[in-house]
Amino acid sequence: MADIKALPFSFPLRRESVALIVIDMQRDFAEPGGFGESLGNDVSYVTAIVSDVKRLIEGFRAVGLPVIHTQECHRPDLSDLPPAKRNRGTPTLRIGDVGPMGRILISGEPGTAILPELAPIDGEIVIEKPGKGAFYATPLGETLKARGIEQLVFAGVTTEVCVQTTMREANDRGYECLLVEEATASYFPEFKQAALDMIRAQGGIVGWTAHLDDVLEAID
Ligand code: C5J
Repeated sequence: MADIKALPFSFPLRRESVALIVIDMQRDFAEPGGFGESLGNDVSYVTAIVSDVKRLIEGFRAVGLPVIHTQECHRPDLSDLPPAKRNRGTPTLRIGDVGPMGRILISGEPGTAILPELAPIDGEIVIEKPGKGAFYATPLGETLKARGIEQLVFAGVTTEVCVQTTMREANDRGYECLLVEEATASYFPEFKQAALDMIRAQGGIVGWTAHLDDVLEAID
């Protein structure tokens, strides 16, 4: 285990306190008929990263490092869905409506599930989150503290929404955060690029970015 080649400078990897966190790799964001497409997005940007996210997850599993998964979703009675979130935009399907993969972004529905290729295995933590950030209204903070995790390697979607929000929340809480470029996607390539640039600007004001092969080599 070595430092990870990263930007704006090497990431000081510590094996005993690092975890991978995979943000919202759900059918609702990746498959036709889901929430992402209902907002007018081209979901092929998300499907394009699945094989790289899988390589990253398998790399962490192979060396016994923890993998955490998040899912953006709400309770079936919508009690954790503010009207301001449900009514946002002009989607063809709103959160809670019935779509081709069940109720959109509702806990336990088929469309809310993590993509089968990336599904959590026994012992991996899964955090259901009602917000864009994974710390808001979830047990993530206590879970990380209980396991002594202080460094988070990020993957998932979408780069400038749930990934960046969670990274910023984590950064403010004192975690060292690194985003893997090939393992994150936006429906807007220019937003992905802007998010990467923002994160590592000003001496890594929100964290680090690195390439997949450099992460896999360092953890091996
Ligand atoms: C969005 C997410 N984009 N996981 N969710 O609504 O980024």
